Formats: sequence, structure tokens, C-alpha cells
Amino acid sequence: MKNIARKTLDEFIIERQEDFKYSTGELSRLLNSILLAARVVSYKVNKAGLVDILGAVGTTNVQGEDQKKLDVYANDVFIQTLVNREIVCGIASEENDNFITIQGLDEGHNNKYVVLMDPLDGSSNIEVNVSVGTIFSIYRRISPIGSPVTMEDFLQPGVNQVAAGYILYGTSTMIVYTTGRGVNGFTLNPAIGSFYLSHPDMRCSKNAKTYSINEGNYVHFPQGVKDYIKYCQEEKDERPYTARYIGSLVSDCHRNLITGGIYLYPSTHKAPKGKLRLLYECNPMAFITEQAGGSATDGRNRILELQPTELHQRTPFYCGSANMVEKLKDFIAQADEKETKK
Ligand code: AHM
Ligand code: MG
Repeated sequence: MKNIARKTLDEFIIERQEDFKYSTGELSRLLNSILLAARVVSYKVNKAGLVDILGAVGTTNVQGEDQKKLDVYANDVFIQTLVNREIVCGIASEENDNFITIQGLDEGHNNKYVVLMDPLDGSSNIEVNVSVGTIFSIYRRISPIGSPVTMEDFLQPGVNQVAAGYILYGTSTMIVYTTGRGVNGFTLNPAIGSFYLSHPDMRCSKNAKTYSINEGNYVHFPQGVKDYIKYCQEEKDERPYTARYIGSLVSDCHRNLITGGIYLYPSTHKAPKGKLRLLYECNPMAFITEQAGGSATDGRNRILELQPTELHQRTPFYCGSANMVEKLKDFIAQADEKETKK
């Protein structure tokens, strides 16, 4: 049996306090608030299968409260927790059209961080009991402390992230996060509500043999991506590769972090900018993946260097094992070159 010292996330955060540059403990407290919300959402997600028995969405539960869809519920829980603890000055969520300004008790907007999140990604998977996740991304505000947050606090390139992470509600609930000094994963012991360090210093292998894409959209993919898929399927050298697609970004990226692989969500004819959101999904996943030694691109540019222009901006997204991402970029560049020569 592996002898892993039992270290809780709280102990880890205290031990690694020096990771939190400029810290007055604010970022640690912020992470703790996210953990609190994660525990509440985890409990609710685990009970999702009982909804038919205890009351369907849209009906009233025994306490007389309306049953909410889980993604709306998760959004409310994360926002309420962060608002109640007055730990951030602003929140942007995939579920809300606009960002939320948080006014401190003294109306001073004194906190320095903003949080961007996708409270329950892949929520269409819930009804079939497949894993879903929460994704979050934390930035220092640009506007002066003491004033209300502005759009520019949220529209920062991913390289400015101070921390990012995801919570995976899977066979176990896990949190995986980075503050820019590697990636660590913690698993929830639901009996006592503590997260334990289970995946120290996660590394994404440079080479791997798994590709992860919704191939049902194949005919709509750009030529470079089609060529790469054919390359993955070719019987040569270490190939063909294996395809694995859960259709839940957190789960697919988590698998790739652990066993290696590439995740692809390209532009399609129907969705020329792709499906995934730069600020809530791609930037945090790119930061985590790079910190684990992998890479992330929109096909031509590093995801973390893209300058966002709107909150709900979408982008094509390719992320995972560095050499696989590099190979994909070669195919895209070759297809671009052929296109310009036409
Ligand atoms: P969502 O934010 O509406 O849940 O959509 C994001 C999800 C990702 O988790 C997943 O990787 C992708 O959409 C799957 O999309 P598709 O069903 O088109 O393959
Ligand atoms: Mg999402």
C-alpha cells in the first residue's frame, strides 16, 4: 500500500503560504470559500439521482422551496458564498449575462480579487449520472482598490491568472488547482468534509495516445483538424491512438492530465468560434495544463495570451500533452498554407 502522508488541503495551503504572492491571506480565504461552496454542490450533485423520488425540477420540495436546475443551484451557491464572505470585489459567471459587483459592508470594494467561473460545466450529463465539474479562475483587479470593479478587471488575458482550478464531481469529488507553482489534486472524504492531498505535483506526459473530440461533428471541422484525426487513426509507429470522449470538459481534461492525451473542441461550420468559453473554461484549463507541463492553443495562438474582448467570448480549444498539441498545430499550419496558395 502506498504510504501517503495524510495532509488536508487546509494544512497544504498553510504550508504553501509563500505560493500566495502579495498575500495577506486573502487568496487562501478565497480558496477556502470556493471549497465550502464545492462541498455543498458536491452533496447536491450526489443526490441528483433522487430528484425523481424527492421532487422533480420545477416542483416544490418538502420545505416549500422551488427545486432548481442543478446548474442554477450551483451558480447561486458559489455566488452566495463569495458574496457572504465578502472575499472578492467582483464575479463573472457563465450563467450570468453581466458581471456582479460586490459591495463590501463599508461600501469600499476593498478586496483585490475577481473570480470568473463556470459553476456546473457539462450539466447535461447529470441526468445520465456522468461526472460534471466547476471551473474557476482568479485575477487581481486592475482598477483601483476602493472603486467598483470594471469590465477591464474581467477581460484580462489568461497569463494574468493568479490561481485557477476545477472541482470534479466524479466517483469521488476532487479539487485540482494551481497558483502558478505546479498543480495539486485533493480528494474529498465525504464522511468528514475534508479534502486530502491525493495527487501531489500532477504532470501531464509530453507524449500520449488518447485523443478526445466529438467526432460526430467531423464533416464540419477545419481541414487541419480533420488531417490530425486521420493521423491519430493511421496504423503506423505508435498509432492508431485511442479515442475517449466523455463530453464533460473537466472530466476529459482531468483524464488527460493523469494519463496524457489531447482534448479538442474546434471551430465548426455551425460555430465558427467554437463552443467553449475563453474566460470560464479555456483560460483556467490552459493555466492548469501548462502548469502540469502540457500546453493549450486555439490552433495558432497560445490560449493564455489571447486578449479577451467580451465576457462570454468563445474560442476553439486544443489542450493537453505538449507534443500532441504541437503535432496538431503543425497540421493546422500546413492546411493554412495550402489554403493561402489556392
Ligand atoms: P456547457 O458549458 O454548456 O456545459 O458546455 C460545455 C461542455 C463541455 O463540458 C464539453 O466538453 C462540451 O460542452 C461538449 O460539447 P458537445 O456535446 O458539443 O461535444
Ligand atoms: Mg461550460
